[in-house]
Amino acid sequence: MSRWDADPEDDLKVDPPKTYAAGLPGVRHALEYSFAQAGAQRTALTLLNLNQTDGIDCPGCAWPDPKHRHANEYCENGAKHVSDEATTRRVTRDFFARHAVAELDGRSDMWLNQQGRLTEPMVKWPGATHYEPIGWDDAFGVVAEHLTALDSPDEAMFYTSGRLSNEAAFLLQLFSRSYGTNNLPDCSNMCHESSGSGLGETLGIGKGSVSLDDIHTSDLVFVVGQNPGTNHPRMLSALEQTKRNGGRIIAINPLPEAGLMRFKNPQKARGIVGRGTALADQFLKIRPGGDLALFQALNRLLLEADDAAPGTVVDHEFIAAHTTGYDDFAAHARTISWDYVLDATGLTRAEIEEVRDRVLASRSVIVCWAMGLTQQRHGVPTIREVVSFLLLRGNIGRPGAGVCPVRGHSNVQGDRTMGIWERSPDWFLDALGAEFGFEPPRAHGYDSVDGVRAMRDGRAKVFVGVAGNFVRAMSDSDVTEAALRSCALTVQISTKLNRSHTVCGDTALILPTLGRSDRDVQAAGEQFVTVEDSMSEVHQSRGRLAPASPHLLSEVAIISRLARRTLGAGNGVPWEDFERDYALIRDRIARVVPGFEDFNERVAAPGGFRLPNPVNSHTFPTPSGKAVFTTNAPDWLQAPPGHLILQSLRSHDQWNTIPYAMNDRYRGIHDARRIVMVNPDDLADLGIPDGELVDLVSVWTDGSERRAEGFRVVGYPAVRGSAASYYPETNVLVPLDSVAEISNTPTSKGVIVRLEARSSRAS
Ligand SMILES: Nc1nc2c(c(=O)[nH]1)N[C@H]1C(S)=C(S)[C@@H](COP(=O)(O)OP(=O)(O)OC[C@H]3O[C@@H](n4cnc5c(=O)[nH]c(N)nc54)[C@H](O)[C@@H]3O)O[C@H]1N2
Ligand SMILES: Nc1nc2c(c(=O)[nH]1)N[C@H]1C(S)=C(S)[C@@H](COP(=O)(O)OP(=O)(O)OC[C@H]3O[C@@H](n4cnc5c(=O)[nH]c(N)nc54)[C@H](O)[C@@H]3O)O[C@H]1N2
Ligand code: SF4
Ligand SMILES: [Mo]
Repeated sequence: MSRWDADPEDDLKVDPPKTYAAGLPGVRHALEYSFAQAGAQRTALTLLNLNQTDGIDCPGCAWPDPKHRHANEYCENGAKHVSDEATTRRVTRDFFARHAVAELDGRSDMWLNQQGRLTEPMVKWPGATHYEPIGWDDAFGVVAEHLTALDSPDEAMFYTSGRLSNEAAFLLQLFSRSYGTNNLPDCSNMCHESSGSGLGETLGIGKGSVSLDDIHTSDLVFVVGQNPGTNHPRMLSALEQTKRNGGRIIAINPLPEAGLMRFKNPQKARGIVGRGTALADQFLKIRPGGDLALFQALNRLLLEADDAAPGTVVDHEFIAAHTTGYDDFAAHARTISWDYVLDATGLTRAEIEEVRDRVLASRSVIVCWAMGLTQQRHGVPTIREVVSFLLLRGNIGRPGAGVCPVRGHSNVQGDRTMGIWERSPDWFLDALGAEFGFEPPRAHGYDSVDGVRAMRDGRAKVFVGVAGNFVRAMSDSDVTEAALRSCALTVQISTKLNRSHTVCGDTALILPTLGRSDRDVQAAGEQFVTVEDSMSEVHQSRGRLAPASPHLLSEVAIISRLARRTLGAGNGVPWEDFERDYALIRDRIARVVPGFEDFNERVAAPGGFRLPNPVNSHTFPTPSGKAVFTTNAPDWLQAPPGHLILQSLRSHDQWNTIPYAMNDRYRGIHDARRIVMVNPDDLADLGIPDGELVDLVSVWTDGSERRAEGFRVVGYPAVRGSAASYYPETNVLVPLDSVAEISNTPTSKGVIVRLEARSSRAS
């Protein structure tokens, strides 16, 4: 076991997996965590304001808010996420005096988070054993000195996680580009980058096209590679609505996730006393990585159905008017063999034909997906094939139809819209440069994987992280750690303590900041910020709580002061004004980013506004102006005999790199995280008893192996040949170079492993 994972003693208890999500236990669990963290009064204040039109946007996932809001417009996990930030626990200068960095480095992710909110800027000087307090001005001086001393601006990088507001994100990319680099890696590089790549190439815009109304009124919704019961819980209310309107749902997943099967809506009497609503009409327990083959098979079946009754299945009119590449695509689709499909998917032909029949019976179809597709080696081709599947029947740009990549962090989509992108297109850079009177750098910057390579190889020396926990989020934990330690300076702008503060460059700074829930008062008065959800709705978020400490600065203030200090007075950007009044930032966003015209006026309306997605009016911003059918070579995952395909996923009680507790309620796992879920028949074949302690050993084509030690085996109804463990404990298993084609996203899913019994190792 690596020292990072030395959590409170594991004391595994296993129940059978649940067959429904939410209901009353969900409400109880949420309130328990909230009271423990924040106390009754702060809990009441935060929860009453959560996701209300004049309140705090939930800092959890990016699922949108419904138009007609209840008084309790949040889920169990949203309540946990906001309470984790609203906690009354504090990390003070005394704490850092008591704990050496090396000691903190030995603590678990969960322990670090549980210490509470950061309260004042801290520095660790070269050679020092402890962090010590530093004033804000001095801290900015340290960063500016390092940045101006670099041989090239490209030796610095500015990482962000999707908690940043639009305003902070816009300023950060403006600062980075004014300073001279496009090195803007972000969490999206490890998350939905494959969606951005696949959609950008085929539809011309890397965002989802559907609204909540579309989900409600769709005839058929696919939920692929996603666990909404845990990760987007209020999506279940939307899916319930689909069902009540007569729509159908198909779930595609190697695990029988509770939230895909049945939902007991805690906001409705029927959810409290009744059996709830059955969700998936058909559940395809697919082999990991089999989704490309599945959609290829469906496309072939649809073409054959059209051959049998020409013009009744395929929307030839739509295809002729709005797409390119159809003939090549169709010729290729007809060559897809059933041997390949059945092998890759593990499904039967009858199951796949049943899906075809459901598609044929549906006028409008939506495909939703998340990490089960994007974090695969062939994630981009899979998403392209999904697009072809929808284009075939004209399921883009009409009500109840479209693409729905379900985003993770609450503002990860907005941050990209604001220019947090190492490869922002020229039209964006042109507009930015024209607005602020400078020439932005044009060379593409580092994404997350290339950023680690650059630090590892000494080409990058200053790492600035705004939100997030880079060292634990990235693959290849040991390489990432060494890369950060080799930096001259690491700076973390954070709300709470995490591993990225204990893995330090020569000099290290912790700059503590206001969170979403904290009231943000600047010279021009109380401020709000804005965010964009997964369905392109842009709206306000206004903090309501007394800030966690009087010494905190907002992210906008930190970035503005850092920019002023680094770039000097002659830079021509009114950083001071931006800090004083965020409306002035929004005025500039309105002039640079398309769709944000009259931003301040429109975002003042309750609920804000929706950014138009051009594909909904059949305008495709691709080079040809048309949507693109693609041909994708067959590809799937194969494990050699005696091996399994492992995925790293989230438990119900964690937010990304941060476990809140040791439980995964819907899967029936309690009081342990170092577990691996495997089908009992596979365990029998492998000769490994349920409950055995094993190492996970990943094997790579170059013959190398990586080991994560000490996982308890849990017999679980996962699809044969698959295994599942939690992230971030399993990041050590994935080498830095194991990435999705094109998107460069670490392959956190689809890892070939062998289980090695610890007992046999010792003997
Ligand atoms: N409570 C909570 N909510 C969160 C987060 C959190 O950590 N905690 N994180 C947020 C973030 S940043 C994100 S990106 C989202 C992530 O949301 P999800 O994508 O739901 O997250 P994962 O836990 O990675 O789950 C991946 C799902 O894909 C399935 N899967 C794995 N491999 C395959 C495959 O090959 N094919 C198919 N069809 N399915 C597969 C898994 O069984 C699992 O159900 O959640 C967001 N919301
Ligand atoms: N093996 C494996 N690895 C993965 C994944 C996986 O499925 N498997 N998923 C990937 C995905 S989808 C993602 S998105 C990444 C997540 O990667 P990150 O986004 O980098 O990680 P988080 O755990 O969300 O970051 C939590 C930290 O953010 C800080 N924070 C929270 N709120 C705020 C705020 O308002 N302001 C500021 N400044 N700081 C704040 C706190 O200090 C907290 O400790 O991980 C990726 N890594
Ligand atoms: S569904 Fe997501 S955004 Fe909504 S309350 Fe739950 S965690 Fe927050
Ligand atoms: Mo994510």
